Amino acid sequence: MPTGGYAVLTSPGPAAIAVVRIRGPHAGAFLARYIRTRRPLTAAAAGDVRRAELLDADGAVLDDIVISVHASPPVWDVRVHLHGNPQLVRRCTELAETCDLRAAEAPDMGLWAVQDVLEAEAYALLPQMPTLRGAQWLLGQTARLRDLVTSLPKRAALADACAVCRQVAARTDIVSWFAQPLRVALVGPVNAGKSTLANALADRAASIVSPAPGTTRDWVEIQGEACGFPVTWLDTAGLRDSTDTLEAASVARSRALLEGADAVVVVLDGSPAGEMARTEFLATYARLTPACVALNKCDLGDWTTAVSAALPTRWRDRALGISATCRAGLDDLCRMLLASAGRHADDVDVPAAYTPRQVQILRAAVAAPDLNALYDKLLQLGAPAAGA
Ligand SMILES: Nc1nc2c(ncn2[C@@H]2O[C@H](COP(=O)(O)OP(=O)(O)OP(=O)(O)O)[C@@H](O)[C@H]2O)c(=O)[nH]1
Ligand SMILES: [Mg+2]
Repeated sequence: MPTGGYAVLTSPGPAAIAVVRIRGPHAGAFLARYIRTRRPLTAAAAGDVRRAELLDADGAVLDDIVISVHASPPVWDVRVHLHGNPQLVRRCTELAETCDLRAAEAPDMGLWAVQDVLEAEAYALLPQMPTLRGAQWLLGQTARLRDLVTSLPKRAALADACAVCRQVAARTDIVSWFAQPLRVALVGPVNAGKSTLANALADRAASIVSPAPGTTRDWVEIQGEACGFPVTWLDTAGLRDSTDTLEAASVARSRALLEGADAVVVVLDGSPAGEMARTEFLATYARLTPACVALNKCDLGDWTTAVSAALPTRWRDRALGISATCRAGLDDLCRMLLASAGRHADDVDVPAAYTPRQVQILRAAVAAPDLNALYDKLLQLGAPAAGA
């Protein structure tokens, strides 16, 4: 990197603080143009931490910031600690671009004095992990892949070693299960308890709940997780024919959301009071392929078996009695949902490639003529991290 680069070290999205790392000779130009400190930064030494102001191109103050210096001039390696407004972060990186600083390619080597590329790659991906389990899984993978490199060629015959490499490469989907939230639409008739269920699943009162049918008008997106996998719960307006223009528009939006969702959970009021709404709903929506059919309000009485019998045949083995208010049956619902989306919660603590580079190396290893050649290839997985 002759001019230098920048990397946003914190997760995207709003946060209290965001950190942008700026490194390389052109960092000096960035600091001179856009950072105002009381004492000039040209005399800064590694370890210095200063209050400063981030200035826009016209000199207007954008933010009160803290600058930490990690390598002094002319090498320059600094962290700009901003308030975590995504627009401020974007502007900061745009200003860096005006000084010929370029976005560092992931993995950003040398960032945390990492042991090898596997660790550097894991740290580069870490901000994209919205759940604790995802973060733990990712950090655990470095050790798993290192173990693979050391143990595999010693123990296995070439054919076995190749089979293991193929499996590890084929598991590359797991990283996206942890990084990309599954978009799950909760749909059903009005008053079935969709919003209550969305709030229970996400563990916070994000959606308005009321006994009045037609409460949810626009859809509500709630970030949550299921068995450690990130999920975006989409609470939708109850689906019914309505002459009310606003409600009809909400229903149209719910239908559109259905199309874009990765999975659908149908929520029905399983109690006798919900019978008419269920029948009407089924008359129109029996063609859906839900991941799960939640027969809600089972705290009022368990009619699950009887109500299931009246469901379309394809839905019956996905029907589950739950109570959103009592949080009963939610774990089973999550398990059924994930299984239908092909995300296997109990099957992820195994070595898995988490970058395209690793997949490429594993595929090349499979093509090796003997165990020695395979080992040589595998060594590239944990190559020493180079400087950025
Ligand atoms: N007994 C019981 N009542 C529930 C349960 N879940 C929801 N309710 C009640 O059912 C009513 C409707 O709940 P909501 O969550 O607003 O239903 P909704 O499906 O979002 O309704 P709309 O937004 O109008 O389509 C409220 O009075 C809830 O308290 C449950 O598990 N048991
Ligand atoms: Mg609602």
